[in-house]
Amino acid sequence: MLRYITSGESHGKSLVGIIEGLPAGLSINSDEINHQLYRRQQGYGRGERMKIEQDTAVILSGVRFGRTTGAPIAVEIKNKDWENWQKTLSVEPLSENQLSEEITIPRPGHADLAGLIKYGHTDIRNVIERASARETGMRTALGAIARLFLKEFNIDIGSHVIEIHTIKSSAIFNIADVTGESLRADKSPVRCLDPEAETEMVSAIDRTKSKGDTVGGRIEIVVSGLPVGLGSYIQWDCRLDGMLAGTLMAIPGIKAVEIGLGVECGRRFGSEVHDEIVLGSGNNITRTSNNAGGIEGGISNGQPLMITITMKPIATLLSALNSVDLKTKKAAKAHIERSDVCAVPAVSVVGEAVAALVLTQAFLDKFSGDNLEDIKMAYTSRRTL
Ligand code: EPS
Repeated sequence: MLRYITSGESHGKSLVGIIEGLPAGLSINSDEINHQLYRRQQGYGRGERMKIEQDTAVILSGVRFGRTTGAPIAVEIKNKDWENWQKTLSVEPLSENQLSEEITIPRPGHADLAGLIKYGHTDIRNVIERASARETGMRTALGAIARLFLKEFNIDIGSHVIEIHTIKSSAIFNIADVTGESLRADKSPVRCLDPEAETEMVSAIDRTKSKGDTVGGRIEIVVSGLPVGLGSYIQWDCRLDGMLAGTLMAIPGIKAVEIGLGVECGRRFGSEVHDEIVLGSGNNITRTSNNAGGIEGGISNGQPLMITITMKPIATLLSALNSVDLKTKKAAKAHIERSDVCAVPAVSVVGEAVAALVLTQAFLDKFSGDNLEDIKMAYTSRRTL
């Protein structure tokens, strides 16, 4: 069973993660992990923090001479900014006069208010630090390891931004060239494959920034090379679409996950939705469309996986929204914390990473084995039509 856990505060010493259940013998390339971390740090609309950090993964265990041993893999990403926060986030108790002022005005849209009440804190700082999307740095690192596993089976994952605020990309992702398309998206400041929309998105972010506001958007994630049979209909928690939706929705700010046609399904007749099964050249079974987005009955059906995720605007606004000071019980403008104007391009990379983790989990459920060779044998001798 593949499982993983992360720890770490946004401005604490480090982000830490452990992933367990990967087979022995998988080649681990630290440059590839760091490349994914670099991709997550990019994107027009990111805040000042990304100029401070240069996220680098240090593997602490579970890998020897560049290959996994089958033991849990622990990863650390040091926070450079920790230097400036040692007192505010001190692990050891401090005397009264050393304490920083408590944050008592919650930001609408953030975990601040509910988190403060839930954990019984008086200082919102305790909530902000762990609720921060900085944590997705570690999920990206663990996802990068999962991607290395999937690559062994020629499974490729890519993504592009299809909307920022009201601006829509009209580009169609070329599934036959996931790596090429992703490299192209990497070159765009907003990970958009439509140059005209890209220019408009960049100016929309500029206009938003000048107003002290924030914007969200939508991303398409594409996976090619998936075999038939990942996930199952036999039990609710085995369904691949359910696993993907839950995990993608667990990325901070994600408010909707759609597979294939998604919400549009509800507006069409069945005859306009379902992908007809036909005989292709050489009598192979094929489809005329991929509205299902690669999953039917909770199982991957051999078609490319197509997922769309929607991100809400970041909850910290420089033109702060109305709130209440919980200390004085008076109306006040929400707390302002350094943040991003638009993190949609970054979330595009995080989405790829968590999708990789889910798919690795589902892949190992079907083709289980303690070492990569056993899994490759199970994969090669899998049942096809
Ligand atoms: C982030 C680091 C954070 C934020 C952002 C994501 O750094 P800091 O809080 O020091 O500026 O830029 O987090 C949020 C937008 C949020 O709402 O928590 C990162 O590494 O991605």
